[in-house]
Amino acid sequence: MNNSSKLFERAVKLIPGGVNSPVRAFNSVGGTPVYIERGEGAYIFDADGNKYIDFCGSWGPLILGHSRPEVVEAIKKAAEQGTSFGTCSRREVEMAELLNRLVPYLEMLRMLSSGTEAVMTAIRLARGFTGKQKIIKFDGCYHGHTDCLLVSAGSGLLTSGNPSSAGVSRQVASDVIVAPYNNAEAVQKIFDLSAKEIAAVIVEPVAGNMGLVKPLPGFLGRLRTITEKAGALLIFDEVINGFRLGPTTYGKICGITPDLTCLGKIIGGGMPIGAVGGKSEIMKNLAPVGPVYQAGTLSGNPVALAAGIETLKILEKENPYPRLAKLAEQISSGINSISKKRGLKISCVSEGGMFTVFFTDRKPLDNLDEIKSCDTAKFAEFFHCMLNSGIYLSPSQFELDFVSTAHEEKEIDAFLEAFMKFASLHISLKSSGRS
Ligand code: KE4
Repeated sequence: MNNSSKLFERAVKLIPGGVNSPVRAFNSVGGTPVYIERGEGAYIFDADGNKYIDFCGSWGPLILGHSRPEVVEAIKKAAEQGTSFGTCSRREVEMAELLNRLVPYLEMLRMLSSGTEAVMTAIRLARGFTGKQKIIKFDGCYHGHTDCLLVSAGSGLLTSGNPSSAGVSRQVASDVIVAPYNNAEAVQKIFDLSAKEIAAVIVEPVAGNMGLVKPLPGFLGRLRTITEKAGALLIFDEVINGFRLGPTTYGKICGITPDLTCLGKIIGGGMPIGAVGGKSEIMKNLAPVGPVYQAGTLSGNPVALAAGIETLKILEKENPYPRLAKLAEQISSGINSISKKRGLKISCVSEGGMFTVFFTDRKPLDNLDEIKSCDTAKFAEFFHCMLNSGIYLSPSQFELDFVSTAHEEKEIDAFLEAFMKFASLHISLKSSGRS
């Protein structure tokens, strides 16, 4: 038994499923999770000394790769001065000013410790500010584990959602309506019926939690128009998108200004972080100024902010985005041409430095129903074949993979070589009728 398996055997005795976040358990791809001991640039090293090129990037935060020296230095310096004060501190002001300068429509901001907290706060704020209750979310979009968004689509478009997790009450779910992503008509229909009750629409502008699904032209603009007209808030959940596609938010890139924005991941440089920001007339409803309560022991933590500020400064200075997009595009066009040549039901979609390898030949892939055509068993085979070739991917068909500034051509070549190996193995199994 190797060291990862030994560690996992111990973990499952004391930690539910052996993990502190479910998707790490490899349940959707099978096998035992690898235990990573350290990361360096584009590489991670497991408890048995195996080396992998990392395309999961801790699910998004590590756009600068692992242990970027300047970020590590910033963390060390901050930690030497103290890890937490529970008081006001200089870096909170610096981070708020930096985010406001990079994204001027973030007129005010509140720092927290996770993306879930950011979303939870944005929803409570929307309800407190509008005095309305109902929330519209989109099927296939994930916004963290706050009760009010662990809701799946109801039986009909206009019916309330159902809890998607045990422990979420029906009452909570009854305040959420789930619409198909990329379907503004559906949203309009919901507003035609219940405009007076809807506090907000929350959306991942570029969806990542069903795999990469891009907004169709006009979709986000229609959400802006519909919500504006009805006096509901538009919330962009940019926990993944924020600073992933440019040194700013996707809202700024696409020219659509939401009322509230949720951030996380990249803005913490790999440390625990979240932020909610937007129009000051809305944000001023947050305690201690306004009636909407929100708090956190480690909110605005100096060490996390030091990592985040350094990360954002590097991104602004280096502007690595065109190169990240080019590398991810090399992966997607490589996969698509190999799959086309060999008649494989595989397609790869990329946007900026993000990509997903979909195991379906269905086109288009614009919403969850279409994504559900993916063959998750084939994805699992692919995942393990790539892992055995030293490529670490996000262990789920319905997630994103990422390229970081530490990835170079040789890592992209290694990815495509491993994919070629998988493709030929896949074909020989298919021809022997064993796949
Ligand atoms: P956290 O609470 O995990 O920091 O953020 C929640 C969240 C909010 N919004 C979006 C769009 C998100 O993608 C997330 C969390 N993303 C998942 C992976 N897609 C984190 C990985 C995990 O759950 O372990």
